[in-house]
Amino acid sequence: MNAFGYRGVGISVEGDNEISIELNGSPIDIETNDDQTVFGSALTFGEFESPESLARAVVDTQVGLANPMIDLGDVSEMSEASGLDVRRNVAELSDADRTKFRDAVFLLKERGEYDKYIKFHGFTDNLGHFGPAFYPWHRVFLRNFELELQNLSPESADVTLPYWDYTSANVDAAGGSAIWREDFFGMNGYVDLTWSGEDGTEQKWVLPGYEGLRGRIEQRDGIRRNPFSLTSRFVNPQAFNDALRHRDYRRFAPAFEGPPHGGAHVTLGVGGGNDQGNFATAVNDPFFMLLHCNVDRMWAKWQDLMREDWLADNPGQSYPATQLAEDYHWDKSDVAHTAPHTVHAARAMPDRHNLTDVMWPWDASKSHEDRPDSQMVTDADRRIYRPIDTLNHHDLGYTYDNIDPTGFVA
Ligand SMILES: [Cu+2]
Repeated sequence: MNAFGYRGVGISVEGDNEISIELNGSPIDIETNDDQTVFGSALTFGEFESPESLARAVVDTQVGLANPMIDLGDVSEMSEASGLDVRRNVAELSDADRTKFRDAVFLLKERGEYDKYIKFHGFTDNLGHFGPAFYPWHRVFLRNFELELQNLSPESADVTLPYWDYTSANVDAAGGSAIWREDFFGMNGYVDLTWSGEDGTEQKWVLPGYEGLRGRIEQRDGIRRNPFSLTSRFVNPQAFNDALRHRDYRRFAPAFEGPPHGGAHVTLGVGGGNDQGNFATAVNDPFFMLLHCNVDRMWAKWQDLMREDWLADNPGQSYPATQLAEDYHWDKSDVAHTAPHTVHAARAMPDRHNLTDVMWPWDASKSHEDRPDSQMVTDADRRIYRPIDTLNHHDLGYTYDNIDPTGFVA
């Protein structure tokens, strides 16, 4: 048997026949003979190729319990050893790491490279929303952004995209906000961001004017958010858990794209001309990236909850291969990310949403209807992405410090 452990205590394998698991803070010792009974479920421990496979064995015993919660500890040490970039909770970043990420985003903005992400999200519109490619499209989008940040400068080489867990109040030790800060990307309402540029001149955050898919976007200064409490959570964890319980992607995908994801957008800034109210301006707020990083984490968590090996045997459930059994039915006003609901009707898969469709704009410059010919791709080796290329985020070179595959959101 392999021996491995988790930093931070969670699951550790101490020898050939002892595994200790900490469950809700209390250690449990399990003999690794053949069949074991833990909490009323049969548990067979064999050889474990990786901590993940051990975790899955534990999941097997825990799924179905009323409140499965196992602390897997911090897996980042292991992940770093594997060469994957580790994405962390923005509320838990050190001051230095938070500032480093901010400075990388500012540098990207200053060099004129941030704005393409605003436009590509705007032009993508229904090619990356309102259908199952929602998760794959945003996964590649975020990874492109993260890699571009890393390639900007020697200082930013180890920057990773933090996630914003909006089911948490994200309060710092002093009781203030750990994330809505003057020294990060600002607070609520109208945010005027300025910083000192590479040549020492004052730089300013500006939304670029451009001719969007649904009309002209006028140039303006700063970031516009709703007024909201700086220390309240945006989305009830129950909404996450309700979505995570769906075993079929066709149900999970719209359920999570709705209130758990859309609710954060809406509270942050839908309505009144605020950035998040429109596909064409949503990415002007850099918190878009952090919000969607959490969405991506929840997709990864769902995949882990449903177990990749199970999904591999049931591809129709990991990603709908031909048709949606459940349709998306949105209020298709120009409001981005409002809640969809499902209706029970089959229909053809939307264009660019099939498992092996090439997603725009990672399509080697093939244009699509009114979209500009474009390549926003910064990964020179691989310019084409299909949903099937995105199903395992490790293949894209990153992981999360906490997916917690055994538990629902606390
Ligand atoms: Cu989007």
